[in-house]
Amino acid sequence: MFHLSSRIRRFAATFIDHAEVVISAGKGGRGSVSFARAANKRVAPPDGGHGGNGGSVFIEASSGVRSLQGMPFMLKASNGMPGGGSQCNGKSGADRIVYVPVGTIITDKESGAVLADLSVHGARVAVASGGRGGVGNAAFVSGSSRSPKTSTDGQKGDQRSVIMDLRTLAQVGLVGLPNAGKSALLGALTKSKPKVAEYAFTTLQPWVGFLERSDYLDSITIADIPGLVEGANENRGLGHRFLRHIQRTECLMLVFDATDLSTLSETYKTLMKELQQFDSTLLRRRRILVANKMDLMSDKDCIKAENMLKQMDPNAPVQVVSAMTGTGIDALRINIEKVVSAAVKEVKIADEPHVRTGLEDENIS
Ligand SMILES: Nc1nc2c(ncn2[C@@H]2O[C@H](COP(=O)(O)OP(=O)(O)OP(=O)(O)O)[C@@H](O)[C@H]2O)c(=O)[nH]1
Ligand SMILES: [Mg+2]
Repeated sequence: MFHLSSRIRRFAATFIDHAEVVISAGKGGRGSVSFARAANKRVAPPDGGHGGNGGSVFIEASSGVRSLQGMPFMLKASNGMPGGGSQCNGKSGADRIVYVPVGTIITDKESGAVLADLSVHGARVAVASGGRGGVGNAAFVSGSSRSPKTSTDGQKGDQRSVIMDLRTLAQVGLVGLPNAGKSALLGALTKSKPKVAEYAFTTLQPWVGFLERSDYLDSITIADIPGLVEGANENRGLGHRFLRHIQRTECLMLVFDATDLSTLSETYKTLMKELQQFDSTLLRRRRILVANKMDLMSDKDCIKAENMLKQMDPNAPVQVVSAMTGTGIDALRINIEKVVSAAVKEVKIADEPHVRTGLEDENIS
């Protein structure tokens, strides 16, 4: 049984992937009522300028941001300045841009509508637009009113509450019991250097590495998450909470510590059960099974492990590797490329939920 101290739980809880924020755009500035001082004219001509527009609030995805930690409870853009005499228009309020990790989904709290899925670096959504500035009295001059004393106030800016939910974007998700060697495997496949140690729950926050494709045209993203344990749905271990970070993957890589063959079948059942309890659609995801730590096993046991895993999951490629020595890693890389390419071909654009990149869907001018 894996022991989990409250200190570890507390640390894992510092990874913030959910935030609720009240957003207020700036109010428009008031239009001015002003008259030009003109000694040679009987009626002073009105010269009140317009108020400035209020600032808008934008949310933008940045690959430099890892979590939603530090997200303020309230985000406000500046108000527009009032207009002045001599037809001076007020200054517009500054926009407010807040940066979130790539993979953050923005939902309107009241309606539940998804406003944006910020899935690429630089994708931006306007969540509240600033109020228009008021009209100064110079604009109210007409044949019947040569000296209007009228101006209008600026409009209020939009106000709404939004929910920000981070769902890490990666093509492959590593799933396994604590200590199976998931992080060591990520380190062997990519240039990433996740923490690897002999105690359970070394990984306490999601971590993404980039596997270079053999054609060097692109890379495949692989997400490492904290280990799963039996009963995670009852909040054992770190619970199910990190499984949301493999929900958007195309393929799951199930990693086994294969040094004890007698546990393989039980481990497979546990992993599948926990995945199913969290989100049954995860079971339909393509899978690769990896028997790790072959450097500690005899050749005979390596073959046995491979055959056992093949029997358990006949449709999934099985690879025996050593993340420590690198044996089998090249073959695994080829398998990952094949499975990811096949999965990508299957995805129809229409199936992609809520993929938006910016302002195009917003009715904000
Ligand atoms: N001999 C050997 N040891 C390995 C291999 N892969 C990982 N290990 C060791 O197994 C232990 C656990 O490795 P991690 O990569 O931290 O395991 P993990 O699955 O990420 O564990 P959690 O983050 O706790 O879920 C470490 O002591 C590693 O050095 C391997 O191929 N061979
Ligand atoms: Mg780890």
